[in-house]
Amino acid sequence: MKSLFSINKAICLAISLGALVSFSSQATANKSNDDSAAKKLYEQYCQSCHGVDRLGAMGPALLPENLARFRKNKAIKVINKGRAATQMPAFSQTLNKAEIASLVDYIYTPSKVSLTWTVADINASKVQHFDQSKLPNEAQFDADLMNLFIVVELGDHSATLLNGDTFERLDRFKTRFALHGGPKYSPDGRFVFFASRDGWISKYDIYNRKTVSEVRAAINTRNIAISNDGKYLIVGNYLPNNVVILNTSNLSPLKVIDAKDKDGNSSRVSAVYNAPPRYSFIVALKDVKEVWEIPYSDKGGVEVFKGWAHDYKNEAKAEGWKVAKQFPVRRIKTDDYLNDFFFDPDYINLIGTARNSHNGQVINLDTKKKVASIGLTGMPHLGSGITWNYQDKEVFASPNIKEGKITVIDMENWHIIKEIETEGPGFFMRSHSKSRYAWTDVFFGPNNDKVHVIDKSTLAIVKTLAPAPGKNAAHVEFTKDGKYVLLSVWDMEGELIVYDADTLEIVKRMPMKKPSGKYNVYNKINYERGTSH
Ligand code: DHE
Repeated sequence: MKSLFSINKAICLAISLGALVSFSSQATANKSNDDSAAKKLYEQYCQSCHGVDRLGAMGPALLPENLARFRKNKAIKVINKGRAATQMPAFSQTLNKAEIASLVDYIYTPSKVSLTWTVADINASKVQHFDQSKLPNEAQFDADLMNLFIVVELGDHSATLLNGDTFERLDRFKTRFALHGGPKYSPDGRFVFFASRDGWISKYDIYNRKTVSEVRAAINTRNIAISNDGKYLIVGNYLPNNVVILNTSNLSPLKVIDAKDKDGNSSRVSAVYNAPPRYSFIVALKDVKEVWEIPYSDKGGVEVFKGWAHDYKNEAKAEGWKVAKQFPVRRIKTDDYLNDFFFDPDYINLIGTARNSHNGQVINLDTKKKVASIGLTGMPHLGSGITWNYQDKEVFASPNIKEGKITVIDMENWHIIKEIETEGPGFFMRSHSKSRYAWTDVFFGPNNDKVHVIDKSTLAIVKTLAPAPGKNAAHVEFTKDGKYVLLSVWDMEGELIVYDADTLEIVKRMPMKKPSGKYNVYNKINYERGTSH
């Protein structure tokens, strides 16, 4: 079986070419003159994924600023052995000890290029492909606009707009390089916003099948979230360490907030989320023990601020009321670093883990207090988890990117109900409220061509599918009505496979270039429980 990493080495090269093309004039102008042997090694082996000037592309930026919590001996180990649950391959067979040591010294050397990306840079990067006001406000094709899908094809940096009733393509268009995280729809389903790992945000008009505008919000981005009213998009970044809030109508920056804890320690932003009932964004910070809540609406101010208006006022005062009034930061201190999150359906409790911790923490967002610890081993991927009702209880299930298991948790008392053994570590889990099944992949290891179908009422695996033996099968999404399931064969010569969600029979196969995530308009804008938000 072809390893994920060998495929990815080739892809990374393609991505780096993309990063080269798309990289800003500012950084290129400041290009370092350092021609040391280590730099040459970097260019030969690392640059394709970690970017020109170490600024990050498919892989993270490799700069002392971003490696603060990562010791040199750990870096040596990662280069030798690769990194679990990422696309980082092992180099112990390619590079000798001295070469690896010199590379490690190199990545801990301060960069000579400018690492800033200011509001002026963001504004200067804007590309307006079409004048939105001149485009028709009705869809220029015939289809159920709520049952459309966007399918990201990582293989050639494209996306497909798919009719979810006929499973026919309505459009296929170029995206920026190395998209990551879920694209986010406007609440009416007309627009979809994409984020690339190198900071580009693109706005695509589904009705007119056109990318209308783009902006580079940062140098190295994690993901985006959109507000309930669709007015604001928040961008979480590794480089610079900040969040950028954009106006969705023209992608102009409204506010840039440096990610620093109360004492001024800077942090990468792991991810950003929308919390619909709270009218706020939640921000996961990688290097400091804080979680942030950023309200974006007066409505939130009235309803959600009840009970913690005091904090809000203090913070608003400190920042200056006028500026802080829109998007104030509410800090929640945590016992440990937390950077992978899940929320209960009411968005009162946050369940968080950190890459190296063996416990999940449940934090009540209203009281800011930890309410429980969950004994989680391996590396649960909470962000990919889902909830459903099981024996009159609400349960939460999370895949695990280090161990072959699905952990099912009772959301009332936070106890683990069951660990469902799988054929290897998995990345994504999905279901639909109208389906009796939950699907999960085996993303890593020799069985990565398999997908498990779990009966939600018994918590047992009822079927294991291998739709394209030898090729990685991963990530599913349901149609609006929950009757069909779309699955990716995550390969350059890949496919999108449509299954009947009940009989588990294949209904259609469509060739695609390494299809990754797929996103149904209705399920996303209605925050369907079986999918990511
Ligand atoms: Fe992802 C979503 C973090 C590696 C493909 N990934 C997310 C989200 C987070 C996250 C926080 C939720 C964002 C959202 O909904 O907008 N991913 C991480 C990591 O920390 C990790 C392990 C390391 C890294 O390199 O960042 C990681 N992710 C990967 C990959 O290697 C994947 C498989 C291929 C790729 O594109 O890089 C990958 N991640 C995805 C996809 C989603 C995602 C397709 C959206 C899933 C969805 O259904 O919403």
